Amino acid sequence: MSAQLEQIEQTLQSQPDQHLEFLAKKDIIARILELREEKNVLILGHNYMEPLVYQLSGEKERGDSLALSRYAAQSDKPIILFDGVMFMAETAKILSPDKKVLIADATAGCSLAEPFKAKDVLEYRRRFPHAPVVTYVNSYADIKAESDYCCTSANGLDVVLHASKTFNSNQVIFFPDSLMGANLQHDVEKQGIDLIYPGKYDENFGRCEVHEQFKVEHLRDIRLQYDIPKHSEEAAILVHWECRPEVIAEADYYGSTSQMAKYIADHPHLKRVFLATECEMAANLASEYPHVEFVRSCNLFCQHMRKITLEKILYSLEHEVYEVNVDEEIAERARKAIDRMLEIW
Ligand code: CIZ
Ligand code: SF4
Repeated sequence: MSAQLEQIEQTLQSQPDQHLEFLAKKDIIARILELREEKNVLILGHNYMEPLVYQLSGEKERGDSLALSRYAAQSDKPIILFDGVMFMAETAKILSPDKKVLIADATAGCSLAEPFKAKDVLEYRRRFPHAPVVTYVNSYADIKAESDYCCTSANGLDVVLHASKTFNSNQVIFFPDSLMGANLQHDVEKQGIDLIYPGKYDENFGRCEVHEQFKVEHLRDIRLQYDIPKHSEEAAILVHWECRPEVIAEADYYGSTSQMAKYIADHPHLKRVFLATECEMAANLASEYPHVEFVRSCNLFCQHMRKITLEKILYSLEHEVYEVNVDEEIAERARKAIDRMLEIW
């Protein structure tokens, strides 16, 4: 058994269900790791991947979309296999145009990225001509190409504040997540910023189909059922930016996936945690923090993320499909928006 295969088994041993699955899929994991060495491939894994897929990536190869794009750009490996959804793989390709970027299922989309087109951004620009455009990373390259800045859930607040200051504008356009837009608006109100996001002045809504399902009653039930009082040192509810404003208000902390993971690392007294985000995130953190009980009263999975399976990864590596390509002119303009984000954060 290779050293990494052993390491994966060891990591998953604290989670009996994950360990059993490992035993059932050991051969396929071993073959993927062999191909990775033979072809010199960087395998990147998003926090929302199922545990066995997530474990294919080492410590500096997994995380949120921002970290993964950085790892992609820094790597000298000629091939990148991106275990995540299409907009993430596209961002990695934009930052690493000379590398071959593969995704195991090219139909892995996102309910936030899908409905919006570049013409929608242009329409907002026409209506609010002095406002800079900040576009959430959950969007395709043509939308990023029409934007001044890209942002992720880890840095959205900083980027909006920076854009307002740099453009000397109290109006900032934020695309395409209307719930995250409302949450950011709440946080930037004190600075007198009017954040313009889909749904605020029109009927055009963009929402994450997973995060919008968390309801405040659900969180209150979890608090009672699992003994997670507010302001406790030992237990906490952590919520993602893409959730509804009333869900954010009920949380002990809200942030991106990387910020939630950091919160747990920074609070060693925590014994019980509920994460209001895609459920695989808790499954992945559970093997990293075996002393923490992750409340698994959660069955909200992202149907797009779930398309990335071990079997499809093996096929993709064997045949070097499916390659992610971005039109060069669009990529160049989208890169400017991403670079502006990377410069300030
Ligand atoms: O930026 C990402 O990776 C996404 C989509 C979510 C998060 O909070 O990490
Ligand atoms: Fe998109 Fe939501 Fe799935 Fe993330 S979890 S890829 S935002 S649909």
